[in-house]
Amino acid sequence: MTAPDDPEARLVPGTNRAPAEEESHRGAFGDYGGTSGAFIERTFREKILLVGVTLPPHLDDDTEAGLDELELLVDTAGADVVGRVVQRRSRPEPATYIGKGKVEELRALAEAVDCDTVVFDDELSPAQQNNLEKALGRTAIDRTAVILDIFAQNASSQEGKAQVELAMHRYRLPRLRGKGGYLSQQAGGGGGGLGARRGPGETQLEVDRRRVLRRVHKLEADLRDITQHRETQRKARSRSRVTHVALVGYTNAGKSTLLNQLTDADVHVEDRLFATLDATTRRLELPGGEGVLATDTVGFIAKLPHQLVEAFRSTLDVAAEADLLVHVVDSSAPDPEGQMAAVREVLGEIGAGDVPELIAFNKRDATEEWKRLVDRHPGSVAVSGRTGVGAEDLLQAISDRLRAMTTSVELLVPFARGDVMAEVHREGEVLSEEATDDGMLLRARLDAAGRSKLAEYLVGTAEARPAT
Ligand SMILES: Nc1nc2c(ncn2[C@@H]2O[C@H](COP(=O)(O)OP(=O)(O)OP(=O)(O)O)[C@@H](O)[C@H]2O)c(=O)[nH]1
Ligand SMILES: [Mg+2]
Repeated sequence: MTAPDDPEARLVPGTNRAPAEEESHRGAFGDYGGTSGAFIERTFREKILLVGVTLPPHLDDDTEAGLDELELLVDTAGADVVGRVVQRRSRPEPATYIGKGKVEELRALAEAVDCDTVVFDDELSPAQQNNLEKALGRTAIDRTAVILDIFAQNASSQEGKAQVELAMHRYRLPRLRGKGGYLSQQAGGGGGGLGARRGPGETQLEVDRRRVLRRVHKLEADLRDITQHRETQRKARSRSRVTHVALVGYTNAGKSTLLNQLTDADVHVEDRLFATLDATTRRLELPGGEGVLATDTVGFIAKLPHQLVEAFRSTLDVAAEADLLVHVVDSSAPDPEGQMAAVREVLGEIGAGDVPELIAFNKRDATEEWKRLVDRHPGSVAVSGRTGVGAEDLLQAISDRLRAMTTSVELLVPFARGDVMAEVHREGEVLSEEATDDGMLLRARLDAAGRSKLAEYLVGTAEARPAT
């Protein structure tokens, strides 16, 4: 790759792709194409060096584990890792993230192995990134960029593509660098018709920024339309009070495999990070015949870029609005509990921290580790999405958990109040109705929200009587 001082080399960071190829590549974005070049080249396999820094309170092992995962991410993005550099620091160096001597060592290694790009495991500030590229003479990107790249490759629905492109622009905006920078040459390329002609006294950087901002606003408007449609569907669903279960978990944990196993959903499964970006919902039959809706969702990862969380908010709402989360954990992963913690962090960020959670340790066919995990996590179940072992237990556990969230109650509703009667039917499951002298006596299963809404008609609970 040419030195970054050469403006030709800076058209698309991390690539030496000619603009024409770049456009055809970006064609993958369909209507949303034009301005979202990839961070890692895909027409050949780039050689990549990884950099990890151990900051307190972390240990060197954490850094290595982070780099193992980053290597998987880089591989998924379509490039080869040719080496690693690690450093222990009390805090990042403001200008270059790693220390001056380390930058020098990294530059020498990069030259020796002839790598195309250097990837840092932590988020680099735009200034750090710029300084590093100057010092190293090659593209420097961070973990966020690699994850954005993979999302871009995997997006297939119109909504998914728009969300990814939005996240990429939000990532790039503060990194625009004027002439020779990220977007000065390519932004207009495929997008076309954005009317970003340079006005009097306007620098190229300002033109670029205006162009990207315009695109961001367009994407935000498009996504609002799509979200509105989803909102309508969601309201219809919530009116019908169908119970909703969301499968959440770390990427590659086996969420899609499990949904397929439980429902014949036919969702795409791949040994690849972020195989699923779009939510798929299927009807799930519970023991006893009750039907619920189950949704497979996008996977999470440690240090999930906040731009993606923001952009995927409407997709992620599925989890926040579910009645129950089935947290799928890969029990054969190097650190299943670390992954669980990362998932819970994202769940908190998207407002799903309070939704009841049932833990399913998946891939029980692959190791014996699940036994220890199930012991340590009361109420959890072990399952294999691949072989189906434990699927019955999981369904039973889902059914039990949902049932435990509702209580069987008695309500006395005046005959004249047909509206209240209808509301009871909407809010819960009516078990029996009986006309009495004082009005209609209903026995029903209601969740906490339903009970509080209908509080004035409650005459008692009927827990002793098993629901049928
Ligand atoms: N051995 C074993 N492998 C499994 C099991 N479940 C899933 N896998 C494998 O794990 C990989 C990931 O499975 P997916 O179902 O795509 O995982 P996911 O959680 O949907 O992943 P993303 O959509 O990428 O977040 C695939 O190679 C599956 O075949 C299991 O129970 N046992
Ligand atoms: Mg999946």
